Amino acid sequence: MGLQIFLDGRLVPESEAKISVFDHGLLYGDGVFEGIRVYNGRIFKLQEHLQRLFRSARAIALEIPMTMEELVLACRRTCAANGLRDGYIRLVVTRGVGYLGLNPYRCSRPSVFIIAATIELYPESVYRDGLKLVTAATQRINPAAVSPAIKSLNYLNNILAKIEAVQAGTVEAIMLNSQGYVAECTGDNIFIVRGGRLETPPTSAGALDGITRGVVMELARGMGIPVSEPNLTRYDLLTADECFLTGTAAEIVPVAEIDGRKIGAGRPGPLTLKLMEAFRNLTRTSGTEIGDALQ
Ligand code: PXG
Repeated sequence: MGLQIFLDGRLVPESEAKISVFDHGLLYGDGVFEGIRVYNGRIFKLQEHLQRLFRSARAIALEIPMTMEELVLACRRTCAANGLRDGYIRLVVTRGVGYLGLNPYRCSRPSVFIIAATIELYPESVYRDGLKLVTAATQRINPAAVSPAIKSLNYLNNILAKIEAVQAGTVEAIMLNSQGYVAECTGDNIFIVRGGRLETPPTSAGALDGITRGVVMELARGMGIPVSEPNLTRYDLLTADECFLTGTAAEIVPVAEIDGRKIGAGRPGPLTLKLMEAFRNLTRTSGTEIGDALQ
């Protein structure tokens, strides 16, 4: 039996959940999305994800044809219809059906769809031993071209760097911006620990304003750990005491090596482990209840 998919206001079987070949989301990558986690029957940081979705949409002049409240209910309904208590929600808004030619103003109505499914995780060994990263030759897209703050359907910049990671025998790559500063990874934000302080690149360097990034910064501050957002170079990463990545799919992933060189002791550091535990506790106990969800 397939999944129940929310598509333009109603739940339909997966086999009927179809998007037109004239949808500009497909033709031009014109649209926005969110990836959201479900833990223990609760949707984690749903409000924050929806706020970012609306900001991304605003930035590309896309009017989402649903309110925030309607989207909350639609996410809950889709999880409930699929009996999902732990997994992953993919919420997508496309520009909608139009004509050949870029003009978004000729598209009739944006499409909204929600998939509630399971998620493919990094292997458990990565959380125990740490991940090996490489630095991609592909630069993070210049904010003057397309702001990396927009979580759009156009992920080719990240995919090109991901290809480099896979070719190098790993799964994630560090992306630098056009000035040579560290921006983020292909689908994760990056942090370092040095001298007991936590540092992560600013969004102005090309980092997505990651929801997990925000949660980790808040957890660290709550532990009395100083947190800052300076521009970071590759030197800063290579000489750090600890390094880890954050993302909705990845959660918190320790980094053991960058470009074949050990970071710190070459295994998950003490502050990383402490934050991983605090994060796990938070995900178990907070979030928007799916509830019976009013089918
Ligand atoms: N940077 C980029 C470029 C991302 O795409 C993050 C950082 C981390 O942000 P969050 O808000 O997740 O902490 C992302 C997130 C997917 C998928 O299905 C992608 C992301 C998250 C979840 C699923 O490819 N990217």
